Amino acid sequence: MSTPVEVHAKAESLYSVGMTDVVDSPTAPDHAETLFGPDIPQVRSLVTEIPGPRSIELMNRRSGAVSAGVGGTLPVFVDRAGGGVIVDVDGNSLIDLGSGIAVTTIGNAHPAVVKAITEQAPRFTHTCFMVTPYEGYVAVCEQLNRLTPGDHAKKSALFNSGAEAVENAVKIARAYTGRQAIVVFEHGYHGRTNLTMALTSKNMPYKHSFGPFAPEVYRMPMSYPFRDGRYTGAEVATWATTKMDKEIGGANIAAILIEPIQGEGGFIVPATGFLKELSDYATANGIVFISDEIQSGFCRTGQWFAIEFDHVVPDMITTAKGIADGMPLAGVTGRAEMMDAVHAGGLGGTYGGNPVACAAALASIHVMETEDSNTRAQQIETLMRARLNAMAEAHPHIGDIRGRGAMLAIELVTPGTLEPDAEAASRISKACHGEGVVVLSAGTFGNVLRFLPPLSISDELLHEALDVLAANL
Ligand code: PLZ
Repeated sequence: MSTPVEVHAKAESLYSVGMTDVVDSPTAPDHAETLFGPDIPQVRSLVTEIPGPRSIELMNRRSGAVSAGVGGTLPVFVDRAGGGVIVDVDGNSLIDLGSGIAVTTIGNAHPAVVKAITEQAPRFTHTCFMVTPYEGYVAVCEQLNRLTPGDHAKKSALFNSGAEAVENAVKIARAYTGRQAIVVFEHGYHGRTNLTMALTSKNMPYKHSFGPFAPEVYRMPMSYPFRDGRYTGAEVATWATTKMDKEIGGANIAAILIEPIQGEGGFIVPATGFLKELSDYATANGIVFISDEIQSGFCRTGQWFAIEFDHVVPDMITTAKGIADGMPLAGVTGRAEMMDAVHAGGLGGTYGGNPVACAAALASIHVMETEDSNTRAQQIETLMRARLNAMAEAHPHIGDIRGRGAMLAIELVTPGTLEPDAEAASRISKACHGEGVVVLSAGTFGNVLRFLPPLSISDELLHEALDVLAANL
């Protein structure tokens, strides 16, 4: 049995900045050897129809046991996943361009994360940080404070899901400012809980029949260059800030909450100047500017956080998804004086910052730094943009190609118009699924195909997935 001193030394080495014993090699490893799931052949291979017989059987069990309200994109059940593939229970190997909706950024079941989880789980799986705290939680907060933009004093708090992080960011902003109004944007998505449904723009499927929604939420125009290209980012921002002034009053606004690249809304990248002007307005009016980086954060876009492209330092930032390679964990990070404005006991939750999830997050962050995930996301963008540009030349119903890093999308329209073509998006994604490529749709109009490959995918698999896409446009 370990002595307390030994246990402490082990914990210290696991959690201290650098965490050199989480991953065996501290130097950037060769992608081909270390990033791909160790035992999973990195190939697309279909051995049955999609779905296969075992998946159909499980789909039937699912229908009998699981609420019909829980949606589903593909009717295949997973056996294992890693690198750039998902292997289903019938033995089909599918190319993964979804990463479980931007979660498994460093690759599903990354060996360093598996190691961290299996080292933490036998020590303890839960104590509740609010009852008897543990070092992993503090270490994750230290990493968030270090990695998020800005060199001001920061503090963090941990939660279980993106929606919970957004809810808590709003609570903190209200407590700090003593104000109530929250400003959000057209096409924005922030979650499925009652407050975050109010913050979310789209009715179906997120809000329909679930009202009444929380009050004091105001939706402003979003810069959407494909659809409002004749206006600059600053012009759309001025339109939004004028509405805020006239319809709410700057002095009543607690927070401006925005995704720097909208996720569910269809990977809308606002025009240059839009986010900067909103952030300047927030500063001038004592409003907390919150960047929701739940989908765009943690190296997904080729930067740690997408807001960095706009040279904006947010007052608060929400994170989840890519932070812990699939373990449920979310964070709110903000200026220390804001994060400390809440009375003791005002923030928390039984599971927030679960120790196993924290161990996974520390390992994931270490992998992102040592394997230089931002560079890999940039490489993926270069490869994919070249292919998507070529496809757009041959297929005029691709109206727009947008996004950053490994967060790219195409918007499908009636050729030569802005008329959304949701039918094409649905047809193409179904065809890709049938040929073993996992793609996701998005967008207010349902006409966007989004691509979120794990950064551990090989160039060969990416090309093969894009071949399948091109053949089905
Ligand atoms: N904020 C920007 O992208 C989650 C939702 C999928 P949770 N996006 C995927 C679905 O259909 O439910 C998301 C996001 C942004 C908040 C959230 C919410 O994060 O972890 O799903 O609660």
